[in-house]
Amino acid sequence: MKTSNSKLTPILFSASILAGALPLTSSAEVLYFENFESYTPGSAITSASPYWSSTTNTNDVYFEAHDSGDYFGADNQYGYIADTSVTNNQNMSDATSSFTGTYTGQIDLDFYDASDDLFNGAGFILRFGTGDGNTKTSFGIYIQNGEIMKAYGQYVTRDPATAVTYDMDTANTLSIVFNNTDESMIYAGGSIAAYSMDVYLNGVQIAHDWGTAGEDPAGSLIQMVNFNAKRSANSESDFAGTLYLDNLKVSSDISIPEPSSSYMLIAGLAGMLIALRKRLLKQRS
Ligand SMILES: [Ca+2]
Ligand SMILES: [Ca+2]
Repeated sequence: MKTSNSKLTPILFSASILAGALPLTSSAEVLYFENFESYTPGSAITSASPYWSSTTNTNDVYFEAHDSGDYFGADNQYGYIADTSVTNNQNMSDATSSFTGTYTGQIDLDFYDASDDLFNGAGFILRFGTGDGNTKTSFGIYIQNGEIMKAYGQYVTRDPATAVTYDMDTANTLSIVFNNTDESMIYAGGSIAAYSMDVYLNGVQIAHDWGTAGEDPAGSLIQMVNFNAKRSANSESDFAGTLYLDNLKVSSDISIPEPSSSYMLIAGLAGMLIALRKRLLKQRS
């Protein structure tokens, strides 16, 4: 009897895709996935959750699962993370559970920032590294009030010169491709220098080769993502803000599909310069 493999291949292929989409799977592709659907609506998210190793729910700081507002579509529960006081001087530490470490990969996150929520201070800091706290952080990004910024240095300080704006009052997707090795890395969207990251907003590249922040030695495994903010006893700089989160995913594979428009522009300009140089050299000879 004649057999054909052609019918088997698509079935195996779709099975591997399904396996990769499950939360906390052992698949090599997805190391961590939190869609906030497993909680009682309105409840505080605590470290009893298998998805979080520490959270803060005290003194006007909240980390809760909400299902009102339809910020990410109807009947879609999401994470509510907020500090609603400029006088509480309260630390915030919402850290994922530890996942299988990787030196290279991609972090994706849907977020919604409402313009009518109180905002003060320096913004939320999305940190990632071997663990929670600046001593275990390799990279950091600030997200708040319509701007994304690079973090730098021992104290994971924001760099306003790097600010890129995003639209408030709408759902955005942030994608971070990171390379915490000592060699540059090539992926479908471009290339990244050693110990650097590229950042995409809604599929468009907004940052290239942003460097490390925190005290974790460059080259450490990335195995935790956490949210933090800068508190202060001074009400002029004490953090206050609210962010709605969904679909936090960490993958060891990079799924940025193809060169973004900005990368294509840079590649196109580089090509034009090379062509111009060749013409000039030809004219001189
Ligand atoms: Ca959800
Ligand atoms: Ca505060």
